[in-house]
Formats: sequence, structure tokens, C-alpha cells
Amino acid sequence: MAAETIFSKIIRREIPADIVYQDELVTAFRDISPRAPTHILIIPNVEIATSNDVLPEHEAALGRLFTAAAKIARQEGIAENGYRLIVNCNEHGGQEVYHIHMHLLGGRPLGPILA
Ligand code: D5M
Repeated sequence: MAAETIFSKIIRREIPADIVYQDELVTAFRDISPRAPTHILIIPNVEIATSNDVLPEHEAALGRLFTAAAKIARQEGIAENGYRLIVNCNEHGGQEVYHIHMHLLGGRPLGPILA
């Protein structure tokens, strides 16, 4: 199991966060420093540090990230126009919090990914 991060405290509701969705496998909450009108982090409730640490037993929780993303995008009213899903890994990927998370970004045109 990965070392605990601040995200585990958010899952357990021990520190404040704007949680927009939670079920038995994943939790989603608004990013503290949003890069777009909608910027939500969707994380598995199980601690997985990075995408390098993914195991077959995590497939249900990681698949749920996508179903949750689609549901939240509809809730946020951004499904039709579209949005971006991002998972950063380690230093070169720009990962800051070592509990794997999917960024859901939308609400404005985001431009080319590598711009
Ligand atoms: O993204 C990590 C993201 O996590 C970054 O966009 C800020 C966000 N963050 C960090 N702490 C919090 C809390 N407490 N609430 C909400 N959002 C938070 P990365 O992909 O690791 O660079």
C-alpha cells in the first residue's frame, strides 16, 4: 500500500473538501487551485501512489474513475462541449500528490494538450 497523503483524509472527510461525488470505490472533489471553470479530481478510495503502481486488482476502481468522470461531466453541464481527463505520473509528469488521481477539466476551450 502507498504512503498516505492528504487525499486519504479527504476520502475519510477528516479535512474539508468540496466533494461532488463519492461511492464505495472513488471520491471526487474540486481542485483547490482550479485551472479551468470546472476542475475536479477523481481518485480511487484505495491508496495507489502513481500509475506505475497499478495492479490488476485495481482495475475496478480505476475503471470507475471513468464512469464517475462521465457522470460528473453531465452534472457539471460540460459533457456536450467536452472536457479533458489527465493523469500525471512522477516528476516529469508534474505529479504533486502521490495518490493517483484523474483531473477532470472543462468549462472552456482547453487548446492543444502540448501547447
Ligand atoms: O495534481 C495535484 C492537484 O491536487 C493540484 O492541482 C492541487 C490539488 N490539491 C492539492 N491539495 C488539495 C486539497 N487539499 N484539496 C483539493 N485539491 C488539492 P498533480 O497531478 O499531482 O500535479
